[in-house]
Amino acid sequence: METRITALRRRLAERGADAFFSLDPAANAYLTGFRGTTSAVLVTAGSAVLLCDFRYTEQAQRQASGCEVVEITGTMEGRVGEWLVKLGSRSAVFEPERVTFSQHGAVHAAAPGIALAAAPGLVEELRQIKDAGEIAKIRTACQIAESALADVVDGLRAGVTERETAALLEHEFKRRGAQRASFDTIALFGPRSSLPHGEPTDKPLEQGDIVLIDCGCVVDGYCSDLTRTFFYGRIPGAWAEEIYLCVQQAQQAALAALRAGVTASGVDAAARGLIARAGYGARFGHGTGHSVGIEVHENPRLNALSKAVLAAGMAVTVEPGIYLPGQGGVRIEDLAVVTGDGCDVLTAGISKDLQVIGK
Ligand SMILES: [Mn+2]
Repeated sequence: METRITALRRRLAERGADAFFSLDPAANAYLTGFRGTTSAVLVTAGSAVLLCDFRYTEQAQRQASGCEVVEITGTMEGRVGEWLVKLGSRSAVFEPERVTFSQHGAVHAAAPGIALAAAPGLVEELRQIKDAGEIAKIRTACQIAESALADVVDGLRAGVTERETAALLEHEFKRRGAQRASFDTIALFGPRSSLPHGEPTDKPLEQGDIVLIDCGCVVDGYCSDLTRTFFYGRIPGAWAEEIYLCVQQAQQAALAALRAGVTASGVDAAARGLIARAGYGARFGHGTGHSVGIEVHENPRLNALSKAVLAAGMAVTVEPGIYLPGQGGVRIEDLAVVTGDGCDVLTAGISKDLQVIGK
């Protein structure tokens, strides 16, 4: 972990700042290894300090490395301000995406003489390139998601509800060693599959339903994200087969475009162009993918507006979809690590072929 703090110190020096502070659990986990929900991290040229309260002291002493663990009482923001003073800072920076307006005010009130400046993406940019240890954790999280999804889909029977299906998946994640789901599992049946991020309901599974499941889990602090779409009993119509095959081709085209040096917008265009040419451009209203790591949605995003150039070690999803309101939708999502000459798909263990299940 020392190297992450060293890299942050280099970035601090480049910006002419003498200190960094963070109250963000994801940034703090990245910098120190501490996985609790409440902490602060302060980094200067000579010090790295993790502040936590009584609930987390023992955990922080076990998990955090490369920093001094200090147990505090009172408000975290007040103690951050006091520690900035104690460390001799005159100009401190923070990630504006991750510090609230009220947190900023409270830190400033406790250290009125110190200039606080926004440094967008200061730690986020370090987090974009995953090291081998991080990729191993994401890979395990993908394997657990694949295996749980395959088992749950195998067991689907008419009458089971979306809500029960989502709960079963999350149970299977934990049974296989995951900490938790990386987000609330999306399980949508029939016409409800046209809701890109619909919430599971008590709708029961019926013959001819599309089954869209978007799920992921967390292993050792790292997330997976996986979507597959199936047909239960029969394909509901030619339209459904048509959009399935179109999404499958678009997803494959984006994966084929993925490698170090290409633009994120170019990968998005590879999927979007195919869907647009098939006449469904207006029915694919979200980006093609996003990065995944400590958080399930990280930068860079793979969408038309992104200015990012992809680099080896980025872990990104590729997840085009087509959604027909009132009829149904299809999304196929893989998670892949970008390499010099292509990508390594971490969710290749579960088929993307059109499948009629429950027969
Ligand atoms: Mn996703």
